[in-house]
Amino acid sequence: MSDRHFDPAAAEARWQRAWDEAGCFAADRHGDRPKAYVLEMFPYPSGRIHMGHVRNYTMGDVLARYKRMTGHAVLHPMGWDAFGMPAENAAMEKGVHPGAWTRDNIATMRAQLKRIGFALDWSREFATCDPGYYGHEQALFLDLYEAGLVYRRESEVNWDPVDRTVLANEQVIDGRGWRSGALVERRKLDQWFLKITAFADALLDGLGTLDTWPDKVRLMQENWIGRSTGLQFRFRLSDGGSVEVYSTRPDTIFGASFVAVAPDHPLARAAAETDVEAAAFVEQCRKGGTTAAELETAEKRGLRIGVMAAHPFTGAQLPVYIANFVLMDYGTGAIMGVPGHDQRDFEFASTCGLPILRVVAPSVHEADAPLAEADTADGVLVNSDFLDGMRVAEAIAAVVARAEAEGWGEGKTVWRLRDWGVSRQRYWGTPIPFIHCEACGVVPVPREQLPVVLPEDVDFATPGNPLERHPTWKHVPCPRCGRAARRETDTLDTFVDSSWYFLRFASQPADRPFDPAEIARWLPVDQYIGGVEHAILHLLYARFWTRALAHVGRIALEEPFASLFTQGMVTHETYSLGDGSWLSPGEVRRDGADWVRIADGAPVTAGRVVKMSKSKKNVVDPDAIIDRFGADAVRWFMLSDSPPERDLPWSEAGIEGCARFVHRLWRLFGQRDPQAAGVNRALDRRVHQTVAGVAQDIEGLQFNKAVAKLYSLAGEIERAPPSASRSEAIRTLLLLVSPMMPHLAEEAWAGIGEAGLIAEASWPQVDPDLLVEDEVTVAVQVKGKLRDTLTVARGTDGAQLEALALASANVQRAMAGAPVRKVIVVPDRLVNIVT
Ligand code: ANZ
Ligand code: ZN
Repeated sequence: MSDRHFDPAAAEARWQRAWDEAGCFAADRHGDRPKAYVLEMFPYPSGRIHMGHVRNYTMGDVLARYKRMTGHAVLHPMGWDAFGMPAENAAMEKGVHPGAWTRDNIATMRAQLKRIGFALDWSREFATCDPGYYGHEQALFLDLYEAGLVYRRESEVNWDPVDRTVLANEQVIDGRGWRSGALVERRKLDQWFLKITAFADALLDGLGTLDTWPDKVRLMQENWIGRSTGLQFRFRLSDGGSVEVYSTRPDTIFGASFVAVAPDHPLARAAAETDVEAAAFVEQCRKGGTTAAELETAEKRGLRIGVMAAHPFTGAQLPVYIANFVLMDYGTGAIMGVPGHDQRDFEFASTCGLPILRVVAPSVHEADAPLAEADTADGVLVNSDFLDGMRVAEAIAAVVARAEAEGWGEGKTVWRLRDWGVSRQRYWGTPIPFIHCEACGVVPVPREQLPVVLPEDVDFATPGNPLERHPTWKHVPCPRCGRAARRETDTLDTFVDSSWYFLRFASQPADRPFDPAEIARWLPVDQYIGGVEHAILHLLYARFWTRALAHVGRIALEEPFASLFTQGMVTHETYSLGDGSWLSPGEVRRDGADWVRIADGAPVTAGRVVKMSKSKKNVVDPDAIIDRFGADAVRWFMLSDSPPERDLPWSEAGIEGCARFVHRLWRLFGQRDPQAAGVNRALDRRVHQTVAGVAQDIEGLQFNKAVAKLYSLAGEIERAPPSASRSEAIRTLLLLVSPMMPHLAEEAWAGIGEAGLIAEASWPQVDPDLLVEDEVTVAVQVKGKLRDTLTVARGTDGAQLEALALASANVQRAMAGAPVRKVIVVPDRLVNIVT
């Protein structure tokens, strides 16, 4: 076979067909084996596969193929996260139907994935926009509704008055609608919510069981859930009312110098009704952003209102402000301001000339140490009456106890996590299965009427939600009283679709969302792989849905993803012209040390290496690369060099090197000579060590290390003279590279006359005896000092070691003729001679 050249294009198509025909990757093929569920986050069908996908899916593919070789039944499925805004944007811009646009993209991307040779069970493929999927989602939504985990409430949305549509936060740019450019208004709308907060504790505590998740992801989830404990307590107001605040640092209460409420707080609203200045201030605050991050950085501003608040211990009269840095939807929407120990309060007090008092100090002797900024460190209480001398934790407990005893406050746990608003006023999503009746209120769609299917005939020429203005779709009789009623026209947030797709992959009955027995067989996902951009929302929502479905008795599972891996991005240099416009890698070439545009020689600046993105044009199209180098070279490149959790810089030299290695291996495989005789123990040992090492690297997802070991073994085999060992080594190397370069491996496997597909072959067995080196180095000491070393066969016995040590010239010199009193021997390690 060595005289034949390896032709990736022909080999790839041939073996992909062979795998298909043999049904190698069907998950139900090996019912009796232990299971392995390997899943990469399913893609949004945006148009084409990009290098980020290729990297993600190659990692999962190597693991899936390896698991199959090690005797597992493997579930490695693929599907499409197919609902969402881009399809509607395409409809508005190009006049194509969102469904047609999505299906076209899926067809393109499926073909692209197939070209890369991923070992996927395509029989389980589905798209979330299939009524056969989202209909079951509607049924699950009704389950949660019946369990009290779904509710409606009025909440604020971004409203584009020109496009007459609700905008997602990302669609509001500098306060204006991203398409219309109109100033965005805040409107109150009735919206659907999922009660994720009912699972806040469980979701937080559950993180403790996910010990193979990256720490950073667990920390992000922990912060997002944000459990905090403190005191909720009341200040009496000078007008006879009261205001309730929440503080995690009630120990600092003697340092309070003001009270502040959010612009949306009832006190602020009341003030705005009677006071034009307050009304203007509240209005101004509404224009600014409302996210915690925006408030953190915005200038702290406030307006004093007429009432005063009485300090619960001293009775001191504190001024009350409306302040832009207090959030309405956290705690009680009001705070006690302690400038000495809270940085926001410090900045605010500095601009308003309010007292800044120290009440916590490193020691009791530093009660008057000046404060250049808020001191948030632990310490002891000072200037604080009965708390003086206590440590912070002790003082917190003391204040909580007093407040509870005296009845003006109580210890409380608050959460940053909010219920999940799932209503979207859009067409291309799962219809929320409810009907509004004037007489009966909100009525669930009867289950036998599911799925509620999206109408096909929609127009995108006029702005707003196409479901809302569809002539007939929303007009239905009330399921309860039969009178004319109106279908819910909101659709579900697409994060709902991705919150249970991994359950549907395990089984796809027509009449139910899934078969619980198959869930029990396949779940949890053993290895989930995806981008860190999903570290918070997607993973939290999926964890919540899993728990919620367990709560309603659909499944018996708490955590869906036993192991998580977040891979780095594929990056590329950027190229720009003097005017700042971007050029793609194909439009530029090197000219000595400089870069120029190919078309006209215009000077080009090569810029930072950043994530490949269309906007910066620094993308490399997988298809074009496969055309030039073949799929195996691309797969190999995706695994080489960079640790998988880090960014991978794309380089032309890198992919060329990979392609050369593919052909180098091909030549090496061609040199296998089954007739060659003779044993090469050293090579045997290297082979077995590599088999064990690569297995460990793949299981630990350290693909770059596996790749390095394979490079090195290939070199070693190339240099070894012909022998039976070398022939066997070549065969083993073929098995080891097969998860990474499956097409080359199949071609060579057939070439050396092996029967069957390498995709169905077993991972080579390791001979443990060959893992250990034959020779050991033994230290020789005289009275504890190292004088010589011996290289001997492992297991050399004590008497022999002692004789060898005493014969050493170095040892004899060190002993200088003194008699031997004792010899201590630790076999394989050490000989110590005591004189
Ligand atoms: C007094 C105090 C003194 C505070 C001090 C902190 C340090 P976490 O840990 O995130 O839960 N706070 C409470 N409600 C707020 C709201 N709606 N908007 C803005 N800030 C709010 O934060 C709790 C602390 O954030 C609370 O404890 C309160 O300030 C502030 F040395 O009370 B603290
Ligand atoms: Zn009715």
